[in-house]
Amino acid sequence: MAITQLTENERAAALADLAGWSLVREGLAIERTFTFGNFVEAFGFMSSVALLAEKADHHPEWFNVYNRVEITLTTHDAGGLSQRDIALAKAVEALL
Ligand code: H2B
Repeated sequence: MAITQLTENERAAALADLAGWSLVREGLAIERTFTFGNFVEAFGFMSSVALLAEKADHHPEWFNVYNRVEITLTTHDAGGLSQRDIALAKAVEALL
Protein backbone atom coordinates (compact mmCIF):
# COMPACT_ATOMS: atom_id res chain seq x y z
CA MET A 1 0.00 0.00 0.00
CA ALA A 2 1.25 3.47 -0.82
CA ILE A 3 2.54 5.52 2.09
CA THR A 4 0.37 8.56 2.81
CA GLN A 5 1.09 11.95 4.34
CA LEU A 6 -0.05 12.69 7.87
CA THR A 7 -3.03 15.01 8.24
CA GLU A 8 -2.58 18.33 10.02
CA ASN A 9 -4.05 16.86 13.23
CA GLU A 10 -1.79 13.82 13.05
CA ARG A 11 1.23 16.08 12.53
CA ALA A 12 0.38 18.15 15.58
CA ALA A 13 -0.16 15.05 17.72
CA ALA A 14 3.12 13.49 16.58
CA LEU A 15 5.09 16.69 17.21
CA ALA A 16 3.71 17.01 20.73
CA ASP A 17 5.48 13.72 21.43
CA LEU A 18 8.81 14.73 19.92
CA ALA A 19 10.61 17.35 22.02
CA GLY A 20 13.17 19.33 20.05
CA TRP A 21 11.72 18.54 16.64
CA SER A 22 9.86 21.15 14.65
CA LEU A 23 7.85 21.26 11.48
CA VAL A 24 9.63 22.82 8.50
CA ARG A 25 8.90 23.15 4.78
CA GLU A 26 5.31 24.16 5.48
CA GLY A 27 4.63 21.00 7.43
CA LEU A 28 6.14 18.61 4.89
CA ALA A 29 9.15 17.74 7.05
CA ILE A 30 10.46 17.73 10.61
CA GLU A 31 13.86 18.85 11.76
CA ARG A 32 16.06 18.73 14.81
CA THR A 33 19.62 19.90 15.47
CA PHE A 34 21.85 17.77 17.71
CA THR A 35 25.04 19.07 19.27
CA PHE A 36 27.79 16.81 20.57
CA GLY A 37 31.10 17.26 22.34
CA ASN A 38 33.19 16.86 19.21
CA PHE A 39 33.23 15.50 15.67
CA VAL A 40 33.86 11.89 16.66
CA GLU A 41 30.76 11.85 18.86
CA ALA A 42 28.68 13.48 16.15
CA PHE A 43 29.89 11.03 13.55
CA GLY A 44 29.29 8.08 15.89
CA PHE A 45 25.71 9.26 16.28
CA MET A 46 25.38 9.55 12.51
CA SER A 47 26.67 5.99 12.10
CA SER A 48 24.01 4.73 14.52
CA VAL A 49 21.32 6.69 12.71
CA ALA A 50 22.55 5.30 9.38
CA LEU A 51 22.07 1.74 10.64
CA LEU A 52 18.56 2.55 11.90
CA ALA A 53 17.72 4.21 8.61
CA GLU A 54 18.94 1.29 6.56
CA LYS A 55 16.99 -1.15 8.70
CA ALA A 56 13.82 0.92 8.29
CA ASP A 57 14.54 1.62 4.59
CA HIS A 58 13.88 5.24 5.47
CA HIS A 59 16.72 7.72 5.12
CA PRO A 60 17.44 11.14 6.59
CA GLU A 61 18.45 14.34 4.89
CA TRP A 62 21.19 15.73 7.07
CA PHE A 63 23.96 18.21 7.44
CA ASN A 64 27.01 17.98 9.67
CA VAL A 65 29.55 20.56 10.68
CA TYR A 66 32.06 19.40 13.30
CA ASN A 67 29.95 18.59 16.40
CA ARG A 68 26.55 19.60 14.98
CA VAL A 69 24.15 17.35 13.09
CA GLU A 70 20.96 18.71 11.57
CA ILE A 71 18.48 16.01 10.62
CA THR A 72 15.50 16.61 8.37
CA LEU A 73 12.95 13.86 7.92
CA THR A 74 10.43 13.71 5.11
CA THR A 75 9.00 10.89 3.06
CA HIS A 76 9.91 11.28 -0.59
CA ASP A 77 7.48 8.55 -1.63
CA ALA A 78 4.61 10.49 0.01
CA GLY A 79 5.77 14.00 -0.92
CA GLY A 80 5.66 15.03 2.72
CA LEU A 81 5.57 13.92 6.32
CA SER A 82 4.46 10.36 7.07
CA GLN A 83 4.38 7.93 9.95
CA ARG A 84 7.78 6.67 8.78
CA ASP A 85 9.34 10.01 9.69
CA ILE A 86 7.78 9.94 13.13
CA ALA A 87 8.96 6.37 13.69
CA LEU A 88 12.52 7.22 12.63
CA ALA A 89 12.56 10.37 14.77
CA LYS A 90 11.52 8.29 17.79
CA ALA A 91 14.16 5.69 17.06
CA VAL A 92 16.78 8.48 16.80
CA GLU A 93 15.63 9.91 20.13
CA ALA A 94 16.01 6.48 21.71
CA LEU A 95 19.72 6.53 20.76
CA LEU A 96 20.43 9.57 22.91
N1 H2B B 1 13.69 7.55 2.61
C1 H2B B 1 12.87 8.60 2.74
N2 H2B B 1 13.17 9.57 3.59
N3 H2B B 1 11.76 8.68 2.02
C2 H2B B 1 11.41 7.74 1.15
O1 H2B B 1 10.36 7.86 0.50
C3 H2B B 1 12.26 6.61 1.00
C4 H2B B 1 13.45 6.56 1.76
N4 H2B B 1 11.98 5.62 0.19
N5 H2B B 1 14.32 5.55 1.62
C5 H2B B 1 12.71 4.40 0.14
C6 H2B B 1 14.15 4.57 0.59
C7 H2B B 1 12.58 3.86 -1.27
O2 H2B B 1 13.18 4.73 -2.20
C8 H2B B 1 13.16 2.46 -1.43
C9 H2B B 1 13.08 2.01 -2.87
O3 H2B B 1 12.46 1.61 -0.61
